[in-house]
Amino acid sequence: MLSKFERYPLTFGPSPIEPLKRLSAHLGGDVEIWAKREDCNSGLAYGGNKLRKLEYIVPDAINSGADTLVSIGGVQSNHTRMVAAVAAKIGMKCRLIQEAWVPHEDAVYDRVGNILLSRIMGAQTQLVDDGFDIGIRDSWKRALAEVEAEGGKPYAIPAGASVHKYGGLGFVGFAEEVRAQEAELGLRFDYIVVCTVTGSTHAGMAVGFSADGRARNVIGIDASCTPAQTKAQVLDIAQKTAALVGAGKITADDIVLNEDYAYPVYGVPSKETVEAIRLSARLEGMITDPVYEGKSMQGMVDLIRKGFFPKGSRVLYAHLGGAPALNGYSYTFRNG
Ligand code: 5PA
Repeated sequence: MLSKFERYPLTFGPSPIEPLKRLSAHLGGDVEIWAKREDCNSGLAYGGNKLRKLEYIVPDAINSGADTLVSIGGVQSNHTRMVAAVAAKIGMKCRLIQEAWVPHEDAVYDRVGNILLSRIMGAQTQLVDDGFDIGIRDSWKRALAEVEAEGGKPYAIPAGASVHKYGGLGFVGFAEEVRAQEAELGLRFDYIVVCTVTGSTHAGMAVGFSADGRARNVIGIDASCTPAQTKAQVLDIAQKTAALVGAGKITADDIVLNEDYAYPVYGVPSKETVEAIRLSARLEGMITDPVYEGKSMQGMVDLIRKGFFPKGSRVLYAHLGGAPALNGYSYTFRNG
């Protein structure tokens, strides 16, 4: 579906798929859990899901003649860290708006983890006191105008690279990659669990897996805590991406978004999220974060315990990255 689109490689190649045997056994053994490790997909600043999206966006940025990538996220955004890494790699400048998306008070929250890495990679980071919203933001538009006013040529990458015209392509590729890996492994995954916030990861997967009838087997676990807006954005991106790649139509029923695990609010882990982070760390040595993957891990574990997946199902947990943000939550884990 993607051969007509230009791709700038930023990842090592197909990300590994591995069985999570101890976690599966711990949860009763009726469901086989596997993980696709997008969290170790690249040598660029610890990798993660944004690189797959950016692989299809970078050619457009380069062709536009831009000299500065401009993007936006929360203070501990993984996405902005990835944009900083990509800017360094392709020799562009980088300006990042870091909004106050998370009501989390930690003495070093704006000094460690993702924002620290972005600064080391030479990005200009600007802290802005606006709250969480996955939509288009004035602060980001102002940053684009400022780059222009200073004589630069900005290239606009929206939050999570999601509402960009090519934002959904990367995860169409994820589905194609999974199909090839399934053929090699001689098995098929019945469900794919994914954390959903700005939407293009889930949207790309829905389009990619619609090719073999599995769009509705992509189980999005909302971590935005604004699920209506997130679901509408996933559907919109999926429909536009489907049209772009020439896939069949995507309808609202094709987008499955579970709203039960995003509480209490975006970026703040519940007690159950923290337990899920400890569980996968202690059984598998697999690190998830309090903002995204810990919530999708919590959702998957709880759905397995509730019998949501039929006995004998194979579930693929898409591990999308995000561990650097843990540094901003060290107090939560001060006793392990
Ligand atoms: C993010 C997003 P989508 O935004 O494509 O729905 O992906 C959700 C997601 N897991 C899942 C991890 C580790 C993520 O970083 N992160 C955002 C960021 O600014 O980092 C876009 C919100």
